[in-house]
Amino acid sequence: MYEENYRDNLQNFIAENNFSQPRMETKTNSNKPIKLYIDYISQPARAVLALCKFNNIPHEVVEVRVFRNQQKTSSYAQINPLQKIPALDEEGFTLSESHAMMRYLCNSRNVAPNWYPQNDVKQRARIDVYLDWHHLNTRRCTWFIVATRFPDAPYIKEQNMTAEGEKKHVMQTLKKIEDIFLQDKKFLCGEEMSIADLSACCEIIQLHMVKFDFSPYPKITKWLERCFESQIMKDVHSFLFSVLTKMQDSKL
Ligand SMILES: N[C@@H](CCC(=O)N[C@@H](CS)C(=O)NCC(=O)O)C(=O)O
Repeated sequence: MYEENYRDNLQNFIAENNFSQPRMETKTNSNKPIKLYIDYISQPARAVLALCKFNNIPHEVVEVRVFRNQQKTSSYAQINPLQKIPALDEEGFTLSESHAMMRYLCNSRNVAPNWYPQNDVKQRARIDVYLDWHHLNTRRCTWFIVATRFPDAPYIKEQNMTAEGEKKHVMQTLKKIEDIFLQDKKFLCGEEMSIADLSACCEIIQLHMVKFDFSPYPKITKWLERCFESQIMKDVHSFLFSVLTKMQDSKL
């Protein structure tokens, strides 16, 4: 009796949950543009924008200016409660965190497999390793830049950060990228560019803002050149490059 009940319950449970059907990840059929809330000075924002451009994902750019604190408004908090840039809005489905956005776009659209493959879980996991590692490592390039350019910024003071201290982290990070990720490959996770490269190169290129000396990092130098070969990367970075040119002209 107990066994029969158990079997019936189990069968009902399986029928109700439709376990006999393979669980498919749904690709969107919508051609409606997603809204991307970005600032061209923001590294993670440029990475998401570049992925959209490389894969012809229809998108509309909404500029939210960090230096004007526009990410702090209550209307923006409705879109990204974390109040950071970038944010994505797909017909009311909103996302924060650039890596989550890039993974979502690759999972929900027919994106070329080099970016974040659908059918190769091991390659996807390799890309995930870099993406997770990025936040506490490569991302610190930003703090080095801020500590160098704006040493009196409240966060820099609160955290007792110094340009020299942050530079040490950046140097350790670049060395690890060369020795552990790049090794002798063309890109961080293989022979083709992935979302790991997008996230990393958008961050590392910004080091030019502090005239960082890349000469001790020949592999990073070559890899950056490879990442920036495409016109898409140049277009996405045109604002940053114009800032760099202005800085050079005014000898900042
Ligand atoms: N982990 C986040 C980082 C986002 C982030 O820190 N964005 C910066 C701009 S690059 C920002 O919004 N800063 C403004 C603030 O913190 O108020 C991501 O990858 O999206």
